[in-house]
Amino acid sequence: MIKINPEVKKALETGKPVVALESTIISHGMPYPKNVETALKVEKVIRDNGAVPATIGIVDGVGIIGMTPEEIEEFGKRKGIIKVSRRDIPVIYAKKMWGATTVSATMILANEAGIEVFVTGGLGGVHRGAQTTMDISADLQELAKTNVSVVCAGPKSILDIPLTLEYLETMGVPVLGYQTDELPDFFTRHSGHKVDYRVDSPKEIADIIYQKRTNNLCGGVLITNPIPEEYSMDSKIIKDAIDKAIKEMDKQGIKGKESTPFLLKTIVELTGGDSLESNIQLVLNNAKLGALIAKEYSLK
Ligand code: PSU
Ligand code: MN
Repeated sequence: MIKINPEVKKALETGKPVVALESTIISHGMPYPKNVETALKVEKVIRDNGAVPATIGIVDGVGIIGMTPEEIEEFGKRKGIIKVSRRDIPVIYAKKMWGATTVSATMILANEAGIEVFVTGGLGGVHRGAQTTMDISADLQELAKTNVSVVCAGPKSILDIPLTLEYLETMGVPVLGYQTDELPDFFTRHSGHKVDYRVDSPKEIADIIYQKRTNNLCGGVLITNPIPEEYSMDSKIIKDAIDKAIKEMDKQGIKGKESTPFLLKTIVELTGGDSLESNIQLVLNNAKLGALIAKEYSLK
C-alpha cells in the first residue's frame, strides 16, 4: 500500500541519504499558507545539505513516500484530511481516504520504505494530567518498536516532560541531546531536565544508530536538537500561553487527537504569531541536522 517516488526510490537503491518528513505538521500543525511554505523550505534545506527529502502522507488510501510540491500544497489546504497515527492506518487504507501522518504513522511508512532518519518539529508524549486522562501519544510506543530515528526539538512543551522521559526510558528509547546536556523543550532550549546522552556531531549520532541496528535493538533513537537561540521564545511568555491554552482546552472539553492541534493553534493566537515563527525555525534547524545524520549513516 505504498508508492515511493522515483527520486526517493533511486536514492534508496543506490544508498544515497534520504530523510523522511511527516504531514500532520502540515495539515494539523500550522495554518495555511505558512504550513506549505515551511514544508517546501524544509525539503530545500534537506537538499542543500546533501540528502533527498521524502514527505510522507496517505492519498486515496495509498501511502506516499515523497510527495510532489502539488501534493504538499494539497495537504496544506484541503479540508477533512484525517490525522493518522498507527491505529488509523488500516481504516484510511481500506476506505481509500487522505491521511496526514503523525510521527508514529510516518515512522511506520518510512520503515516500510527503508528510510532510517526522520525529521519533525516536536515529539508527542505524555500529556499533563495523563494520570487521569491516559493521554499518551502513540509516538512513544512507536519509538519503542519501529526502526526509524527521529530528529526533533524535544517533546512539545505542552506535555508533561518528566513523565515523557520516564516513559521513553521504560520503552528503551535513548534520548540524545545534540550539543547539549539539557533536554530542549520545543519552543525554548531549556526544560531543566537532562538528556540521557550528549552527542556533538552527526557522525556520533550515526554511530549510535548503527549500533542499535547491528545489535537488533528494535526501535528508534530520539535526537533532540535545541531551537537556535535567536528564535527561542521567552520562557515566561510561552509558559503562560501554554497554561492558558490548556485551561481553554479543558473548558471546551477538547480531548484525544484534537488536543495537540488545538493547543498549538491557541498558543499561536495567544503569542500573536510568535510561537508559529519559532515552530517554523526549529523544524528548519532539525532538517539540517537530519540531512547530516542521514549522510553520515549512508557511509556505514
Ligand atoms: N511537530 C510540530 N507540530 C506538530 C507535530 C509535530 O512541530 O503538529 C505533530 C506530529 O505529527 C506528532 C503529533 O506526532 O503532533 C502529536 O500528536 P498527538 O499528541 O495527538 O500524538
Ligand atoms: Mn493523544
